Parts: sequence; C-alpha cells; structure tokens
Amino acid sequence: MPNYAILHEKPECLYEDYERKSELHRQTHYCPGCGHGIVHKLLAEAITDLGIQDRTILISPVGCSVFAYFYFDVGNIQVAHGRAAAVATAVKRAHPHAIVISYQGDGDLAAIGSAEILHCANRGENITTIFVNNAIYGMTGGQMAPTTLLGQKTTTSPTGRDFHHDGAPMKVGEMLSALDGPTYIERVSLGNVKHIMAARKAIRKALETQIAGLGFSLVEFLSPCPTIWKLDPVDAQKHVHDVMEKSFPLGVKCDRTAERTAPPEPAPMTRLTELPRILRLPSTEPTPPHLSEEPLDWRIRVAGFGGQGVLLLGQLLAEAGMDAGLHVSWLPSYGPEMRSGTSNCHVRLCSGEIDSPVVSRPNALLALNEPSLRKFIASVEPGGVVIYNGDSIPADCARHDLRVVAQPFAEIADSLGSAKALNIVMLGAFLSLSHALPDSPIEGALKRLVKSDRWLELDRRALAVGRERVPAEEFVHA
Ligand SMILES: Cc1ncc(C[n+]2csc(CCOP(=O)(O)OP(=O)(O)O)c2C)c(N)n1
Ligand code: SF4
Repeated sequence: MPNYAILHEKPECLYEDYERKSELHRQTHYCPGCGHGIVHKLLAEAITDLGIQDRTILISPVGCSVFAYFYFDVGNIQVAHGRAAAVATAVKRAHPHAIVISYQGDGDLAAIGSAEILHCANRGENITTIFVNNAIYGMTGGQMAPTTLLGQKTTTSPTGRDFHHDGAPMKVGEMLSALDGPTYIERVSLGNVKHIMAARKAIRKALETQIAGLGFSLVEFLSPCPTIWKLDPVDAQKHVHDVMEKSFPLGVKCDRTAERTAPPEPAPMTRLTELPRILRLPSTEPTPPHLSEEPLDWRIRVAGFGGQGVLLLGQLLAEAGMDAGLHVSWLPSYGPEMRSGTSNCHVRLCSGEIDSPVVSRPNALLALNEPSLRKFIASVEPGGVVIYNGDSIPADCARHDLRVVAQPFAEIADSLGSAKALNIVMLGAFLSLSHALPDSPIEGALKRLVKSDRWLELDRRALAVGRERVPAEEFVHA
C-alpha cells in the first residue's frame, strides 16, 4: 500500500457546483481530453495559492471557453469575440488593484482580436493573458486559425494549410516579445506531465508579474482539441508533444521582470460624493433632492424613433447630472437607420457609484411614441414615472401602479415653433414631475449640446412650457 493519499479536490477558486446545466453539476462542458480543462485547473490553483481570488477579474471572450464564468468563483466578465484585451485594459485601469486575466483562444486572440492584443502588449498593460493555442477554431467546428499548422486539414483548408495560399502559423509568443512593451511571455505545452508542470510554474510567474505591478504577461499553451482534430484524448496529447511543439518552440520568449519596476501607486480617485458640490450650484437655489441625505438612483429609459431627439434628451440628462455632481451613465441603443428606426437610450443618475449602465428595470420611462410605450411600460418599476407623447395611454397598456403623464407633447412643441422640440418639452415635464435635477445644470447642458442660437432659444421655451404643462404635484394613474 502506498503511504500517501491521492486527493481529488478542487482549488477553492472553482465553484463546488457548476450551475450551467441542472443535471451536470460536477461536469464542465469541455470535451474529454480538452486542454481548456487542464488550463482551468492550473489557473484556478494559482489564483487560490496566490491568495488573489477576491480581487481577480477573469475576462473570457467567445470560443470554447465562453462559459468560464460558470467555473471560476472570481469576478467574471464575458465579452465579445476578440475584445478581451481591450476590456481587460479598461477594467485594469479602472481598478488598478484588481488582478485582471484575459483568457483567450487562438481564433479569438490571433485572428479577430489581433489588434487588441498587439496594442495591449505594446502598451505594457499590467494584465495577464492566458492564450490557449489549439491551432483551430474549436467552438465553431474547426475552421483554420492563424496558428493552424502547415499541412493541417481544417474545414476551411480541407487539403491542408498551404504556405503559399494561407501563410505561415503565427507565432504569437515570439511576435509579441519582439515589442518592448511586454514584461513576461512564455510558451508552454500540455503535451505531457512534465510540460504541464512547467506550465503550472509559468502561470504563477505571469500572475506574480502582474501582482508586482511589472506589466504585461502572457502564457501561451499548446493545447489539445481531440474533438476537432478527430483524435482520441491520448493521441491528441501526443500530437501536441510530437507535432505542435516542433512548430511552436517552447520556452520563455521574453522576461524583463528584473529590469522593470512598478509605476507609482495611483492616487486614490476623488469620489464624486466628496467633491464640494454645493459650491457648483448657485446658492439661491434650494438644495435639490440628490444633495440631500436620501440616496438618489434614477434609472431612465428614453425611447422613440430615430430623429425624435431621443439620444439628445438622454445626453442632456446625463450631462446635467454630471454638472450636478452625480454619477451618471448614458448608453445609446439604436438601429442602423438614420431616420425612423427605433432608438432608445439608458440613463442613470445616481448619488452612489453606478454598477451597470444598462437600465432593464427603469423607474422612469420617457416614451416618445406608442411602439416604445408598448415595448417598455411593462418593465417600469412600480411607483415609477412614465411620460408619454400621446393624448392618453392605450387601454391595453394601462398600469395603476405608476405615475403617468400623457400629453400630446409633439403638438405642444409644434405650437412653439417646431415639433422637433418634442424631446425638450418632455424633458421639462419629466424634470417638473421628478425633481431629478435643478435648473442650472440643465441650462449648462443645453448650452453645451445645442449649438445653434435659434434652437437654444426654442429649447429654453420648450423646457419652460414642458414644466408648466406638468406641475410637479399633478399626475394621473393610467
Ligand atoms: C464577432 C464574431 N465573429 C465570429 C464569431 C464566431 N466564433 C465564435 S467562437 C470562434 C472561434 C473560436 O476559436 P478559438 O478562439 O480558437 O477558441 P476555441 O473554441 O478553439 O477554444 C468564432 C469565429 C463570433 N462569435 N463573433
Ligand atoms: S471542441 Fe476542442 S477546444 Fe472545444 S471543448 Fe472540445 S476539445 Fe475543447
């Protein structure tokens, strides 16, 4: 009997139960013998052992590893194909103390995301990239990747990759190391146990590089994809060792850790709530509600047709909110048409930090037309505000738990000089009803965003009329 115990235990950093599928709580979605599973384990162990689980943010784009967030018990962001390095940059800059890891396949990193990774590495962003090179697009069924080997058959190179037609396999590790920006890049392999142990060390070194603030690190894994290669797991691993390692030499491609130093600690950001906001408002105005003790959290959806000024209305709210010292976000969403397509935007005005710019449960809806009212009214939070450009709310949309104002705002705007000022009349109505913002930041935002004097004058009148038409205390239940 051996005098040691074999432990099958997961690193803390992996969830105990994977909730992706109710019937498969202990199983990942990876094929048997897939390299992603091994890389996940090595990465999870390193995160746990280095004690960084609570501050790790894993960025996974599209590819077979798209479900990484079901497995890693860390902060997770799932991003569009190829965009991991760009998102990782943003996250790291916004949260310098987080450990930010982008986890990317070769299709993702070396094809669609090649520009992102190149510039991220060149800027020396202090992030770590886990690059899983299986020489193929796995998730989409086996198309040729930039790293596909010469002669390798794929669905898009059925007779084998041909140098004269398709160029040479891209050596990402060497290519990025030729830049001065990166600090540490190593190519490792999952081709046998000895190499897996070396890969284990490389992940740790890459993460330690980031923890020490020394800049960009990347580990490239030569990784088996038995399913698409049409090999059994053992032969696929052998293929990594016997074939892939010949085309992609293993080893450290650059290690500048000894010559790099961490930049000075970033100064803590002044929180907007700590700014002397009262100085920024005329002293004659009453203290607006957002400066009172009450936390403020306006989640506003503005919706209508393109050309109705939907986005400008949202921008005015966000700009004015910013001037009033609030945390704000403005997220436009529109179709490809320049005119008459649907258009809407999400606006948040908060006294605290904003968790997400997406407003899926608004407490205010400004609907500039009927289709938008129909589309969004059900999502408004009970007690929320609805301002609707129409004589009355259609009976089948009625809700009795909302504060609703329905008026022919376009006609009102038309009587002032142009139906196009509809958005500003509605803004006035909303401000009057909600007290969301005081006058002076709104005037400042109007002056900045409305460039022509003629329109500025008209919009000022439209704002005033909108306020008058909806006195603060007046509202109806639809
Ligand atoms: C913008 C965009 N283009 C194309 C796709 C289709 N697509 C999904 S995954 C993938 C390639 C995945 O290959 P790789 O990054 O090597 O990861 P693997 O699946 O091999 O792990 C492609 C082309 C997509 N999802 N989004
Ligand atoms: S297709 Fe390939 S990369 Fe994707 S899970 Fe299966 S073995 Fe892994």
